Amino acid sequence: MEHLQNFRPTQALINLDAVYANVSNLRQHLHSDVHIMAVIKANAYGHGDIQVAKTALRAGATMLAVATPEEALHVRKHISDVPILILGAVPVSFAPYAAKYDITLTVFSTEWLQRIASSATTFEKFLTVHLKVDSGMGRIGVRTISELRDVYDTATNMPNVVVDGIFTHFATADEEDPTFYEQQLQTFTTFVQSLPVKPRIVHAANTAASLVKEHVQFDAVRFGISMYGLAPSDYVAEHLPYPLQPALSLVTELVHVKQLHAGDSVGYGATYVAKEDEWVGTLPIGYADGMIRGLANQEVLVGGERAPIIGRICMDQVMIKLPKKFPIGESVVLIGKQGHEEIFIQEWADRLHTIVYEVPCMLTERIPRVFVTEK
Ligand code: PMH
Repeated sequence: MEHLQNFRPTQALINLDAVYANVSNLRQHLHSDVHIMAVIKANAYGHGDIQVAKTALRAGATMLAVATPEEALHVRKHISDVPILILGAVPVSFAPYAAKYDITLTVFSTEWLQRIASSATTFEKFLTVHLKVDSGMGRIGVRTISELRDVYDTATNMPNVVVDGIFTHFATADEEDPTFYEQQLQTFTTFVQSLPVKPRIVHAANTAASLVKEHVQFDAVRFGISMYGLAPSDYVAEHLPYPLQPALSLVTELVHVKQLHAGDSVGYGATYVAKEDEWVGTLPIGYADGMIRGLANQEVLVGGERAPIIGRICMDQVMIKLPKKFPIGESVVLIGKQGHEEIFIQEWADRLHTIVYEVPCMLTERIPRVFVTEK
């Protein structure tokens, strides 16, 4: 069948120039010999992994990080010759493919290494690994120096395995109180110093640490949320070394406009009842797109003004109260700018009592990502 797509006007516009600016500003901010690892897991936090990765690489990133084998293979299909690190634990069955496709794995268990030992002798290429230290996040990683030495010695004694890096992850780098962060940094530094040879790439910083902490850059930083123009926390937002440019907008169009009279109701449960004559529009987006029902009471932009959602959000549609009559096809912005008004992802996150990370990840595959760039 011919390529027929995007009839529905609901789209996530991804401004790749914003991604470029966010990464190249970080490039200026960091010491020149520090690598930028662009974190593009979960389809680049819902923004589109391949396009974001290519843009980040043009802007100065030299490495990519994902969460799963599937994500790594997808990226490798489109991008060769750039290191890709899988940040999560992977099953031993993936190890031969990691070697074959030049994908770097996170390793933190001697047992895991022993389980790949027999197949490692048949790997077509070296398997590159980064060792993971759990310095306080409590997620994955070795927790003692003797565990680290065990994993390190086992890996370095395996013929086809190369220990290329070591890293940790901060739990509180985006908070004002530095106590726990400093403890983690101290622990990690001690662990790294315990190794007989420093691996080539030592890395610890996420966005928050990259932007607001000094002396934590090591050999690379892992840059996620602010590549997309979002601050990891209010504290970081207030201490940014350069302004961030949000990359994602969510847009649609009015597909139906009608006048209600006093007493007419809207939506499942007939929860909204018009008090007077009012104009109501229908938008082709709903909870199956990730616009979940917790966003009732959120506003959208139409004609450069805010208009509230009314009634319950349906699976594929949602109704809004219009300030006046608008034609069908009038453009509506759910996230982003229209005229002098702007709705930030933070506003959705606040409404949902969550963090900005969750919002773009929540937008389902039914919403096409449309890439915009002037460069
Ligand atoms: N490194 C690791 C190991 C991560 O898990 C993440 C984000 C990053 C770097 C990038 O962090 P940033 O986006 O704050 O820059 N991981 C997650 C997570 O697991 N849940 O929320 C963010």
